[in-house]
Formats: sequence, structure tokens, C-alpha cells
Amino acid sequence: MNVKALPVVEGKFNLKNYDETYKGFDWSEAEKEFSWSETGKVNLAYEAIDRHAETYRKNKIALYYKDDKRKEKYTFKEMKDYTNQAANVFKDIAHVEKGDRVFIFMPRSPELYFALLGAIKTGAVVGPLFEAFMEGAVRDRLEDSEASVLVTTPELLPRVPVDELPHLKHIFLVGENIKEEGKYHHFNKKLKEADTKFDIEWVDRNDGLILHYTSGSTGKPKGVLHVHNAMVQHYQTARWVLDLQEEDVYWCTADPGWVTGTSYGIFGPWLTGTSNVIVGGRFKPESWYKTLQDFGVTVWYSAPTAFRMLMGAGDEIVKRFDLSSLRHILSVGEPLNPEVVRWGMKVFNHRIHDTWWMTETGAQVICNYPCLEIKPGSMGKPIPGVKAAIVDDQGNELPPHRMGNLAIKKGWPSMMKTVWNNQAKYESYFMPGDWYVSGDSAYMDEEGYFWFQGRVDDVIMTAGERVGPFEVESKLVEHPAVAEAGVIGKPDPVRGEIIKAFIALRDGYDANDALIEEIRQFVKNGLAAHAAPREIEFRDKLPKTRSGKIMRRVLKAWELDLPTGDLSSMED
Ligand code: 6R9
Repeated sequence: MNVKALPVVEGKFNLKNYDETYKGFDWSEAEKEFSWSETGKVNLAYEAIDRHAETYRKNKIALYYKDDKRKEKYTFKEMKDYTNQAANVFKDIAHVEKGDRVFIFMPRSPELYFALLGAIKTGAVVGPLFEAFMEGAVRDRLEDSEASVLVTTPELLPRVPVDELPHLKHIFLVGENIKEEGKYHHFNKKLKEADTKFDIEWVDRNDGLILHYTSGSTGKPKGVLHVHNAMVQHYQTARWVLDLQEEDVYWCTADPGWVTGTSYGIFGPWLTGTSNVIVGGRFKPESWYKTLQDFGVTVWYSAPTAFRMLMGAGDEIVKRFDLSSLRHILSVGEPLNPEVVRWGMKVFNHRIHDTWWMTETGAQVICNYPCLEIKPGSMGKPIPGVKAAIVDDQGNELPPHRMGNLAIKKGWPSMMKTVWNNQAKYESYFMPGDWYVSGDSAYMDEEGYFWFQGRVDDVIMTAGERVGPFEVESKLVEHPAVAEAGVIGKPDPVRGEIIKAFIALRDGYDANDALIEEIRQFVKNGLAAHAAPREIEFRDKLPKTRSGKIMRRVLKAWELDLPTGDLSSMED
């Protein structure tokens, strides 16, 4: 393999002028960064790890890892060796070949990252699963993908119905003192014994890389397949949107079971040769602030639900930490409430940059950039090289300020390749005009900023007015008593639908009729009379996905006594 040294980052790839770049950008420029431009073949794991180990980044820290028990760090050279060892383990013991599915079901730990990248080096398609999945969820995914290899822990093994999964040939257990027998192997032991040299499986750009299962409102979860070519967009957005530069210390809080935890927890930061912080264990405000402080995190990517929890923990604890290293904060997964942006300005003195994308898009699509003004509440503008629009149900583009389907012109580099075993489902995403239809409802303003309104299914029609649940929820969380809010439309004989809000209160507030009335008035005065919830119900917690999304369809199903659909992605 003819290795090309990486260019020193001189800001060449960081976004300086959005409009100019948008006008002139061509993906072929970014594609030249990768080996296939010279050899025709590529492997993402090589581009993310090995190539750096062959340059001045060899002894740079690639991974800072921390949880309650472990604190470790690994250079790019060490990552190269460990991922080579993992690749050898898969190849020699499990005979993994290109295209085989290797699934990983375990909590975050360095071994998870060695396994995931090692499997990619063998040409396998990797499938990361949330550690919290129960047996049914694990079975559905391993069955549908026909995975032949699983990496898990002894603690999680009882949730894997091994006897019912005929394709599953090898199980690697991560931990200490593990008995090896038949198809069960001790991963750490095998890793230690394996060679640190490995002949990478060079693949085509459009060969399979990763399967992420996502839940829809109906049916079983679907396996969204991404290919190695996605790296072009991971890389480019890591520059433009994450704004990663040589000296950065980056922390993405997402688990690899969620697409954010791979595209931007693994691929984006390492394709750009960035020092990446990975933290295992549970969410605690103090320990999050301590992580930012102790590692000197400069770029931080998290989600609205986490920011709202930090906000709920109060401003005083922020002051106990030195967060002066922070320079760039981003959010994804749910609409970012303007109140949260204002809070971020107050406590961090930084704007939180919202980014919109989906499992299916594979990488960021509509974003706020360091070089662009932020309009709090807006998701920002499409990345250069990608066209986004609001279209009607026939695929016609709508003018500014009209609410409609958020759609993307087919053909961006990280677009899903297919839905596993379900080509019909894949095709159902597209509309005439080569539009990929996201299922989100939004509008664009006259300056080209996009404003999220809700999932198309969640948009409320009340007395002839279209109301996006997000607007109402954002107003609700501005009220000092409200920690979180989920808003649904409830069928009503007179108004078509009425707005019902489910609210979790902040500590120290009591649910009572006076508060209900006060909150209703607050929305009425702050937004519009028709947007004020006619019904408000208090709950200790709102139903959420493991990636922190409020599950409005579940609220609605509970309210109307309807089937809830697939709940495998729901938090306990
Ligand atoms: C990356 C990811 C996708 C759905 C998407 C939308 C919601 C994501 C958002 C956002 C408003 C944002 N979503 N980012 N909504 N503003 N910045 O989240 O992928 O788990 O597949 O979810 O999440 O509804 O359609 P995924």
C-alpha cells in the first residue's frame, strides 16, 4: 500500500466563508484525501488509525478513556496495534471474511473500540448495540443481520438467546477470568496473544461498513447500512462543523449504539487525527463538568436532553469547574430549545451549535457553523455539497416559511446504501425529483435557515392551525417550573385536535391546578392562544429513547390507548 502522508491542517479544510464554500464545493476535492484516489481501494479503519500512526501523529494521544474504574490513554500507534490484534483475533479464530456481520453488545470501554475498528479492518460489517438492550431487542437485530460473531460481556450474555441464533458461530467475552469453551472465547486473552501486524482487507468505496438499527413507529427496527464511502462526509463535516484542528481535545458524549456515537464518536474525530475523549458510565452533572475540565476538552458534542439535565442541575455547580479550554459546543438528536442556547451563552459563554441529521443520512446535513450567525431555534443551513429543501407531498419545492417535508437531494456521500433485507423500505424513503424524504416537518426562512417543527406524524392541526410540537415544548421549558415537556395532538370533535402537554417538573415544584393555569397563560402570552395546551399532565419522567429523544408517539399511544409500536429503543 502506497501511503500518503497526511497534510498538516492549516485550516485549509475548516470553513471560513459558508456562502463561498457552498457555491464552489465539489466532493471530489475531499475524496482525494483517501487512499482510493491512488489505489482504487480503501478501508475506513486504516484511514482513521493506521495512516496517522505512519506520520508525525504516531505518538499523539488518539483515545483518552475514563469510567468509574479505568483511566487509560492510547496513542495512534497503540491503537493501530490493538486494532490489528483484534482483526487477527476475528480472522484467525472466527474466520471472519469481508461482508460478514460482527456485532458488538457491551458498555463503552477501550476493547469496544479495538473490536469495532479491528472488525472493520477485516472487511466485516459492524453492528454496535446499546448495552441496555433486553433479550427481544438483541434477538431481533442478530437474527435480521445474521451476525456470525458477537463481542459482549459475561454480564450481558444472559440477554443473548444464543441457542436460537443458528448463524452466531463465535462469541468473544470481554472481561477477566473467562472460561473458554466451544464457541466462547476470552477476548482480552486472545487479543494479548495476537500479532500486532495485520494485512488490512482493502475494500471498495461502496462495500458495507456498519449497520445501525433504528426504530420506526411501526414494525420491527430496520437495519440501516452504511458503506466506507461515508468517510468522506464524516471527515469533511468533522472539519467544517465540529471545526476540529490539530490541537483539539474532542468529546462526543454519545454511545456507539447510536449513530452519533460512531459517525462522530469514532469516525469523524479519528479520520481527522484528533484526540478523542471517551467516557463510560452514567450521566452525572458533576462528573461531566469534571471531564470537560480534567481533559481540557475544547470541542464538545452532546444532545439537548443532556443540556437540559445540566441546566436543571443549576448554574452554581458549573462555577466550581474551570471550563476555560472549551471553544466549541454542538448538539444533535432533538430540537435544541432556544432557552438552552441562551443558557449555554450564560454559563459557558459559548453558543451551542445545533446540527440536524439522521441514522439514514449517516452524517451531518443541516448545521450551524462557527463562521455563521446562529438563530436560536434554527438547525442552520445545509453543508456544502448537499442540497436540502422543503417539499410538498408531490416533491415540489415550497417557498420560504411554508411548513412541509424536509427533503435532501439524493446522492450525498454518507447516504445509507440500503435497509438490510428490506429494499422496499429503502425505496419508500424517496420521492419524485430524487428527493430523500426525512419524515421531519420543517420550514426554511428567506435567508436559507431551516426550522424544525416535528416529525411529520407529530404535527398538530388544531382549529385549522398547524402547530409544530417543538415550538410549544420550547416555550414550555422556558417556564421556571418545567424541566421537560412533550406535546401531542389529541383528537377533538370540535377542533380536530387539541394540544396536550406532558410535563416533568423541576425539583422543588408541586403539580397543582394553579401551576397548570400559570403554564397555560405563559404559552398563550409567549406564543399564541391557539398554541397553549388545553390539557396538561404532570409526569415524573417522559418516555425517551436511549439517545434521549422524547417519544411523542408513545405519549400519544398511552393517551389514546393505541399500540405503542416497537419499544426496544426506549430507556428503562
Ligand atoms: C443523528 C440522529 C433522527 C431524528 C430526526 C429528527 C431528530 C435529530 C435534530 C433532530 C431537531 C435536530 N433530530 N437532530 N430534530 N433538531 N438538530 O439523531 O439520528 O437517531 O436516526 O434520529 O432525530 O426527528 O429525523 P436518529
